[in-house]
Amino acid sequence: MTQTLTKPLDQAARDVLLGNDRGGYTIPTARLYPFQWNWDSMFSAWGYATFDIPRAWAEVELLFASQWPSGMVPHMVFHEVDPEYFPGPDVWGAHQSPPTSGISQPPVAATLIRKIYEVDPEAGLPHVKALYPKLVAWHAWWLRERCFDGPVAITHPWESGRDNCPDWDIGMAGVPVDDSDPFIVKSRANSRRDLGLLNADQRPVASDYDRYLSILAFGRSVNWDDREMIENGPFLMADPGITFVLMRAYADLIELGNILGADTAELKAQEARLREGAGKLWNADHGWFDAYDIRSGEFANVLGSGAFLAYLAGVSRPAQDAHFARAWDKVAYGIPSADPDSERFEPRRYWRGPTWPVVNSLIAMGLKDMGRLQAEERLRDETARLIEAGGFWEYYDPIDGTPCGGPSFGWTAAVWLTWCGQGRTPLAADKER
Ligand code: 9WN
Repeated sequence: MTQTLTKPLDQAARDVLLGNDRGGYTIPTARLYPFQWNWDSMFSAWGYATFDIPRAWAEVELLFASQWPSGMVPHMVFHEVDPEYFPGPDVWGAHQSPPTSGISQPPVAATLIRKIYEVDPEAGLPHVKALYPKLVAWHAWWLRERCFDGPVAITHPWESGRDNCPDWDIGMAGVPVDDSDPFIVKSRANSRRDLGLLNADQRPVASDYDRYLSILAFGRSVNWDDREMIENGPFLMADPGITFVLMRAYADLIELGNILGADTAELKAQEARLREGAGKLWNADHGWFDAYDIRSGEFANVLGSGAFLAYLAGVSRPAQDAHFARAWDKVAYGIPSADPDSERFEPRRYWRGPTWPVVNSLIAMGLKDMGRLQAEERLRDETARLIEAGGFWEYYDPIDGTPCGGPSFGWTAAVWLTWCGQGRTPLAADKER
């Protein structure tokens, strides 16, 4: 199934964002994801910045309006009631208004806020001023509550944004499942909206879903207390993806601080701690940055797109560079979310192999800043060709380019406008108009 592109792609991309706008916040895609998701929203804001800067700032400010007193910015904000959605606010049981989830998501905000600011610095300055203390508090929360072992630890696979990638398999294996948990019973009785809308072959399997809900049950039982999640929660793994995203975000936050004339000494100290801590992710046996289970110290022993986000943080090592080239050369459209040479690679199952334009855009940002211009150009071209052929889907099969997941997807439209759609020759269909 492909979307019919009735307009030039730039306009179609704007229409996706505007069509997903629910008045101040932008949903990732209709029906499947009907709320505000943290990193999706930041990408949408970046997309708006190409044609409506006030709308971009409104998106960011609404997300940060749901920041918790601890500094955490939640991964989902339930602005509306949708009784059909599962797992909704009752399953999360976080006491916030509007209701939110109880975990966070990749902190791309400082990086993308800087990009939005750069589009129009004069208009952006008051917004940056207002957002800066919130960003500082969020970053401090990551360092305080998640970086006790060095790299960033996640308490739920959903916190990583890369839900069911093979990185989490060893941690998920240890999550106990209570078959009598009412929400697990409900989920097994076909409450999962994703399975009603999408092919089950593309979605996380039932045993993963049981475990996602078990972690939610624990979080609910401790009122999402971070210390409890860390000390006694059922899942705790170090995530290369968030570690590198946060490292890059620190550099951008420091730059925003410089723009405001703020004292950034504490931020620099935090960034240095994180940079040093990230070294623990290095799996010398394989020669790549790897997730590990914090409690057992065991490496996941699987290469994934989280490791390649190292480029975003300006980090590269020759051994991993070689794996990057190998994994990319195995597919027609980079970058696969899991190693194509792994027996766990599945080209169409959520985060276990597909390519995601949004992750590609972050990897490309790093490649460009590191001066690896040929690689950046190749990644941009491959990603643009997926969108030109199929439209704005959530993700794609990296081998044959088949569009997968949800249609009219906000962040795919956003990265077309901000990155891979730049300078494309109009398609034949576009030229006719
Ligand atoms: C859970 C919205 C989100 C993305 C995540 C992606 C997926 C949710 C889900 O969709 O996660 O947060 O229900 O699968 O994994 O990265 O933000 O697009």
